[in-house]
Amino acid sequence: MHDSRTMTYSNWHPDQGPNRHGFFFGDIQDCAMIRSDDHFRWHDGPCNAGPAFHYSFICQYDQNTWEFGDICIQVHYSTKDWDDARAYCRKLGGDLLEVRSSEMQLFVQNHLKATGKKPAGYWIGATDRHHEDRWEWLNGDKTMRFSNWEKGQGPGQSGFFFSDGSLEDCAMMRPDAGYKWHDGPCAGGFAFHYDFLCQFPSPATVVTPTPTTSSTTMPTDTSAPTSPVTSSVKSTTVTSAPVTTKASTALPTTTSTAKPTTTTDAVGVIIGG
Ligand SMILES: [Ca+2]
Repeated sequence: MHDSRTMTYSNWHPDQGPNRHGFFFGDIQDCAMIRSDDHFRWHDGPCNAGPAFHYSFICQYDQNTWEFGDICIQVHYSTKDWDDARAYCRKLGGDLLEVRSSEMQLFVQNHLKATGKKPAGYWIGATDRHHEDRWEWLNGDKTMRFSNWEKGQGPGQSGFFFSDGSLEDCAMMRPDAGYKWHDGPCAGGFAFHYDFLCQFPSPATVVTPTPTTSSTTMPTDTSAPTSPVTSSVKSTTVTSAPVTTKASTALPTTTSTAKPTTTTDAVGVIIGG
């Protein structure tokens, strides 16, 4: 479809983008983001340089990524053990998927069905590793209020092969079980490598540390209206009455009101590049 990668439209901040170097970074600012605190102009930033630059991103609507409420869900067809799968999601700025409601469960399983693939399992972000038989999510309120265990799986159960449920501390969704959940060993060899589901916060919910750039250019936009106003008022009082009414009514509306209100939520949004 898209043969050309040439950028025919751009909205770079004057100090950003092509031929510019960041304050801290020279050649490693290779990804573009939309900055809501700068009139949605584009800035460049490092693609992957630690928490300070984990900007939120817009869900890419490929067949493996779906937006559900305020999160993006992404399936990864690359079998790993639970620990490595989680590490992978976190490296991308998210975590393993926490299936918090029946609506989300249905949403995810419908999308997984639609891929036409039916692997053995998909790791999700639930574990009872820290307290046997107390299953919990990984982030925020960890309490598991919704669950979708298959019979004989999860809390209060022992696995078929393992007499001790303490060996099965990580949860997966199983296509062969109607996408119900099984517990399995978090690590321990290739037998327990599965595909996995990551989740990422959507732009609206991410609070990112604000880099100490920009905002210095803002005042230049607002300087124009004030000075011409005084001169025109002077001239109108000298000449004729009809002009004064025109001028006086028009003046207040042109003042720049709430231009530089910076949003505190998502500062940057990674865009495809
Ligand atoms: Ca367990």
